[in-house]
Amino acid sequence: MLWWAWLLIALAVYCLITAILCLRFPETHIDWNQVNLEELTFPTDFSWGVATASHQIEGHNQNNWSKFESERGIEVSGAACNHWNRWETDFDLVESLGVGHYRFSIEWSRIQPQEGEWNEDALQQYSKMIDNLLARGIEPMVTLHHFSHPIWFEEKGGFLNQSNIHFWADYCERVFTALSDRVTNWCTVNEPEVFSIMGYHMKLFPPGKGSIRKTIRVMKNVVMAHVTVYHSLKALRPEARIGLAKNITIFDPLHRWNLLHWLTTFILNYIWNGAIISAFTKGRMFGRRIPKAKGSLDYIGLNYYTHALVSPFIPQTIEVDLPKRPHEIMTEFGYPMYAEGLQRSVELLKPLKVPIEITENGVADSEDSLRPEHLKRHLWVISEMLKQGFDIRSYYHWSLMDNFEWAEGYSLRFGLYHVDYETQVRTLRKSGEIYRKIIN
Ligand code: IFM
Repeated sequence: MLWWAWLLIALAVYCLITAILCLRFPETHIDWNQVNLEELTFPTDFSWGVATASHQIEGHNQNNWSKFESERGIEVSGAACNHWNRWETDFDLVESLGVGHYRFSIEWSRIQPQEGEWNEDALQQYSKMIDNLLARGIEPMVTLHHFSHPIWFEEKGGFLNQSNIHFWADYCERVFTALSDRVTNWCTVNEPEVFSIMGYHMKLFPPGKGSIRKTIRVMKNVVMAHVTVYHSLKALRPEARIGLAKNITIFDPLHRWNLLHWLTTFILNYIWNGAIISAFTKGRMFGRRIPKAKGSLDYIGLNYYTHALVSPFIPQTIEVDLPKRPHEIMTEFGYPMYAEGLQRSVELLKPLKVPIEITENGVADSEDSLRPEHLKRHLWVISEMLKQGFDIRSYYHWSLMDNFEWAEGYSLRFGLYHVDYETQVRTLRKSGEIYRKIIN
């Protein structure tokens, strides 16, 4: 055959494969001008909440993060929102939003500042906080690990060493024993993939390593840590509801006609989303068996923020804006607003066959000019999914108030309440009022 005939055949095959991929994996886009965002309907038993995390709001924690902040010369969390001393008035803020649920995390480094040293006063304070929430009719969801842990644990290698998991399990059992008579909903770990990838590949979180091998090892160990703790806590109190919060980022090829972009999409989707889902559906992740992982979730927490348009040259830093489609709105974090991806995320989690709690969703928006639209679009997508029969139980907005946004420091503001870090005055934003109205 002539060379050009071969070329034509190759081209035809390429086009066919691309066409099949485009049809099989559509990138949904909604014409938001055609959607009435003022009419949102939710079942009366749908749960509304807000979320925070210890290191981001408490202030003056001494943990792997505070150490990383000073060693790396990034913005230090310092007093943060001084929530450790202001929690009671902060709970007034939660209550005045009208939410019935509050997700927050326990700071392991406060409970066990040194190996073998337990701080009962700190545990007592968390216990008081729970009583206070319950007295207000607000149900707590407690996260046991939200990116931060004691320095002594980090020095032992943290979750890089499978043999360290028992340290974390001890702490979890201690907290659970003290609080589970009043707390039903437990979230073991927050975003295992973000924790591993940012800390062991992208060097943006502690310990700031850059190794794919270590990233995969940590991700597996964190999932194994969840599995260990799930079974030990369930043995203590079978009626507890235990899950973890999974960040789903939707990956789409930057150019849908480019097979290399599709290949990058599949690889990244497996590393970020697929591997962890497969641990719980198949009992395997990255080719290794994860014993007892199947059946170790009573619910799955979904943290959803965006989709990433990828190519083999995707930036490895958060300092630059990711690409966006022309009609999409860029958020201050440098990724686009893409509410359509919330449904795609829920669909990715469907094989887990457990109820979904939306444990985080929100936007960095210092002027509050985008948040009202962002909130309504995402709530509209949820309301449509509920009509279609998806088992989504709750929505926790990230976040109650502005806080320390990890590698990005205080520059990004995610709060329904604005925080003046000089005076510690909190002020409800317009979007906070909108959220309150929707709930009511
Ligand atoms: O602030 C973080 C949170 O700690 C984990 N999920 C994403 C949020 C916004 O980036």
